[in-house]
Amino acid sequence: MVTGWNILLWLAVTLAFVTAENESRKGVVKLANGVEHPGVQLQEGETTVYYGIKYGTAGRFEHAQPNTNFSYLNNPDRLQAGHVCPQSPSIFAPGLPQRNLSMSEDCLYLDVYVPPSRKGKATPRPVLFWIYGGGFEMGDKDLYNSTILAKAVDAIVVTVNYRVSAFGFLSTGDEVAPGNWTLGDLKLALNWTIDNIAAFGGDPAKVTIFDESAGAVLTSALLLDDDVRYKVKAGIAFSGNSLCGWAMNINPAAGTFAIAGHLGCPNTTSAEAVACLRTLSYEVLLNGTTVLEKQLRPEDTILDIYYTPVVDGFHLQKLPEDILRDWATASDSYQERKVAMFITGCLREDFSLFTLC
Ligand SMILES: *[C@@H]1O[C@H](CO)[C@@H](O)[C@H](O)[C@H]1NC(C)=O
Ligand SMILES: *[C@@H]1O[C@H](CO)[C@@H](O)[C@H](O)[C@H]1NC(C)=O
Ligand SMILES: *[C@@H]1O[C@H](CO)[C@@H](O)[C@H](O)[C@H]1NC(C)=O
Ligand SMILES: *[C@@H]1O[C@H](CO)[C@@H](O)[C@H](O)[C@H]1NC(C)=O
Ligand SMILES: *[C@@H]1O[C@H](CO)[C@@H](O)[C@H](O)[C@H]1NC(C)=O
Ligand SMILES: *[C@@H]1O[C@H](CO)[C@@H](O)[C@H](O)[C@H]1NC(C)=O
Ligand SMILES: *[C@@H]1O[C@H](CO)[C@@H](O)[C@H](O)[C@H]1NC(C)=O
Ligand SMILES: CC(=O)N[C@H]1CO[C@H](CO)[C@@H](O)[C@@H]1O
Repeated sequence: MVTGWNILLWLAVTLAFVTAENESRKGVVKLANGVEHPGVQLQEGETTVYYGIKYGTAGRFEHAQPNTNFSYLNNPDRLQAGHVCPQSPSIFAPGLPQRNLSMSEDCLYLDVYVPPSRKGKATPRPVLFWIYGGGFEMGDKDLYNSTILAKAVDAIVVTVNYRVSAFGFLSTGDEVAPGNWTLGDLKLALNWTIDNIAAFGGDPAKVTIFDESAGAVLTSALLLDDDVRYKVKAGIAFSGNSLCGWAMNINPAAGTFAIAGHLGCPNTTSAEAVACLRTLSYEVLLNGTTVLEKQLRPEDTILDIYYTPVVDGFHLQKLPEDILRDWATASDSYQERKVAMFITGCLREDFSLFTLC
């Protein structure tokens, strides 16, 4: 199987290289801040893709802020789609096909897929906002080429990178490192989408979030947040939601202290532990946390997930089941609470990627 995958990957890489030489660069879009962003159209009459738009910047264990520096676009040698967030796919899911990921903590990029214009078709178009899965441990937008999807459903598709593993979720359970960094990343990307998508021909009032697995947990957590559910039209959670047993960590500080100690950092106070963890290279932090996670969750199943959303009193005010219970017993009407439409279910062939390995 491994050899088969390698050949397929080799073919994919080679084909991508060949087609990239014949791209026509057109469809420059002016973002809300005046920055002009070039699109890539592979062929006449096909979807145009705006790769690697940097929506946020974030220090380690800090909340992301909107990106205001677009000078990277002037660098002709830039990585077209931007970096992938630090992760260890080979430890989390041994046997997955190896990809050559170019990782950096500067990874808050998104891509926008704009389908070809159709004669007589009224714009603006609805928007699909994709949140990948990967057990909160791995994943990147570049796995999900949405060229065909955008054309097939005549919608704008936005795919986003968010931080994973400790970088996305490490929490001391107090104000030193509240956690939920990833929920902030996604909210920032949603804000960017709502503020900018009209320039791409999209309708900011018709944004649907969709996802898979850990992404489904993140979507359903986002829809519990007043800041999000009033401004998106719908959420579609494939193979997961925030009520799943693996969706929340109710005692994140314990693992953070264990990991700090394991990596030679002081682990008696949150402040000391976090200050020291901030000084480590991302490779050391990633390796140490991934190794230790196996010990924290000794069952060693595919779901030995340690880094997840937490109740931080901000992004998640309470446990998801408690928020839902409050809503169910509140006196205001369904209409007044403007609940976004929500569809959930399981994908029949979910996990088949792992069985192929
Ligand atoms: C580039 O693409 C166009 C169609 O979009 C095609 O006509 C042309 O032959 C291609 N050129 C090369 C060198 O492949
Ligand atoms: C903007 O980013 C570039 C790298 O792309 C960097 O060299 C420059 O110093 C940054 N400017 C500011 C004001 O931070
Ligand atoms: C991996 O990607 C980097 C930069 O994107 C490149 O320099 C390197 O040659 C690639 N390695 C392999 C084995 O493809
Ligand atoms: C994405 O898919 C389209 C359609 O199959 C293809 O032309 C394009 O090369 C793919 N893009 C990448 C980056 O692989
Ligand atoms: C998103 O925008 C809203 C205003 O619409 C603002 O209140 C919120 O703080 C923003 N969220 C982030 C993560 O920047
Ligand atoms: C602190 O780190 C040490 C050394 O790894 C470890 O033995 C101890 O259990 C850690 N303390 C906590 C509270 O995890
Ligand atoms: C990763 O951690 C393991 C166990 O702590 C250690 O044996 C290994 O040398 C580390 N690898 C790197 C690249 O740091
Ligand atoms: C940008 C952002 O989301 N900031 C908030 C993150 O959460 C903390 C509490 O955990 C708030 O204080 C920030 O305002």
